[in-house]
Amino acid sequence: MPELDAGSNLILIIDDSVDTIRLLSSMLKDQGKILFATNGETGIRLAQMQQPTLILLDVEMAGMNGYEVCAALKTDPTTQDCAVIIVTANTGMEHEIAALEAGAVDFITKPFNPPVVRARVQTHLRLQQHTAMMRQLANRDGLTGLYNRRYLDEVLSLEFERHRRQQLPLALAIIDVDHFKAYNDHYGHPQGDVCLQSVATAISTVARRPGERVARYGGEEFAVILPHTDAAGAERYGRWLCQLVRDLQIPHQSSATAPTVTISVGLAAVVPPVEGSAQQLIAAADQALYLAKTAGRNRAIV
Ligand code: GH3
Ligand code: MG
Ligand code: MG
Ligand code: MG
Ligand code: MG
Repeated sequence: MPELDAGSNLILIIDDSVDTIRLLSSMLKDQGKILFATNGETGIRLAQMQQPTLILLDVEMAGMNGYEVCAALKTDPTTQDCAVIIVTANTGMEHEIAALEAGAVDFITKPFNPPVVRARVQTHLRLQQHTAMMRQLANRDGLTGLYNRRYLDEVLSLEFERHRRQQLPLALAIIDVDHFKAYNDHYGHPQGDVCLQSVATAISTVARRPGERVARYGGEEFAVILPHTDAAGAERYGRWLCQLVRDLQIPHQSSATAPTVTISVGLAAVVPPVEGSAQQLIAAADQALYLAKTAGRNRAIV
């Protein structure tokens, strides 16, 4: 395991007592960067924007109380991975149970014992870093560093639901390297890996819009989720990707299509009224990819 790094930790303290914030900050300042908020509503907004590693959360506050804040953080996909420790003057089993039921990982009572607080925070920061590392391993493809198929399928289902709720267009691109078996046969498998890495880098450097996600979908296949994109936008994107890969000018002497590496792209878009399912979107993009292949490769079809 790589050395854990306090520099990347972000600790958010939500407490209506400025004295408590000051005290906790001075105790924890060498364990990460400290942010604070003096009420729950501001704390939630800050958590959504900054995605802290750990949140120390007071219970008794004006407006939302700590249990309500915790429950809200745990149901929001942008904040649900932040670990929450409830810090409260309320002692007693029923409070501890309420905290755990709201999704907190730990419960610390005031007045606090500084070494105990520091030790517990340290434990949860370590757990958070290990979880982040596991998530990285579970969601990424080893060769290219792109997301893997499992992750893409998961995100696509969520994005499909979100776009259906909001009635916004959503597109998917499936990309397949042309004559890649011949590439391997000619240049060797290790060089084939290098080629896939180059194509992966090219695709991911242009995926810059919020929510656009690129995955390695299979051996020499990639997929890109294109939020808020209709069929015309998808077609432009597909043509652009084909050009981008041609511009890499990776020699491919045994290709029947061109002397350099090319891709075929199949795209599908759902537009309002958004209906069907993520699986149907994948099937439609796959079908378009098949058409791009049979129409001569090195092209994008919606
Ligand atoms: P088409 O234009 O119809 O897509 O033809 P193709 O040769 O690209 O398609 P085919 O499915 O016949 O071959 C895909 C090849 O991709 C075969 C497989 O060995 C290769 N491949 C899959 N994964 C990897 C990988 O990780 N590294 C390398 N070097 N090759 C891979
Ligand atoms: Mg309070
Ligand atoms: Mg293929
Ligand atoms: Mg194939
Ligand atoms: Mg291929």
